[in-house]
Amino acid sequence: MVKVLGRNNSINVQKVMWCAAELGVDVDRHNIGLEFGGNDTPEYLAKNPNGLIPTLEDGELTVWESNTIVRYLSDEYGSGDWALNTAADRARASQWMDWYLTTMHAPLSLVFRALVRTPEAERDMAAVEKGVATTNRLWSMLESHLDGRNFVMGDKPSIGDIPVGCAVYRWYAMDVERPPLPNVTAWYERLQQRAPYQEHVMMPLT
Ligand SMILES: N[C@@H](CCC(=O)N[C@@H](CS)C(=O)NCC(=O)O)C(=O)O
Repeated sequence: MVKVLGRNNSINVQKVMWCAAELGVDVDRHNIGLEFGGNDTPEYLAKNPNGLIPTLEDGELTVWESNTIVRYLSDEYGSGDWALNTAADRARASQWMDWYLTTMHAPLSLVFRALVRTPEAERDMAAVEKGVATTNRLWSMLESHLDGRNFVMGDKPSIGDIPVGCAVYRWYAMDVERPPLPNVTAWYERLQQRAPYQEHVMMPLT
């Protein structure tokens, strides 16, 4: 059994939990971060010097950075539909994971933090509007990529779906204007049919 340190309403923890559940890996998760605290103790910082969540422990291995953890789980435990057998496939999946982290996460999180975690009177709505426009422009890139594909890698789900899959739940759960995105919407509906996605991603936004 692996150990995951991090509260379950964190998008980065959700990536890890969803992935582990798809791969059939048992997880012992501990609530760390925000209201639970525990991520600024010397003990935690020795494991993850960023003081952020998630952190994964698997035997002797301690590792942080959610995308890296997802890739580790896939390499170590991925089998069947979830195995990525070639360097090319791993790269194709990884590019969408890192695209989310480096490109979409900032504007989407700005909108999320404003609309979900900031009292209405204190929201910077000009910044929110800009964040919504940027995020929608980025979703249109995934919209084009999903043309003729059921999942990011084609017919089968993969780790390439995980960061953007966590993000699409948040995007559709928030009261934001969205252009028609038929391919993204159909892919999101496919994700919603998966029990691990329902359990680890589809929870009230807090
Ligand atoms: N790039 C890091 C970012 C980690 C991160 O920013 N985690 C947030 C939660 S999503 C965090 O630790 N926030 C502080 C807290 O929860 O106390 C990753 O992907 O793991």
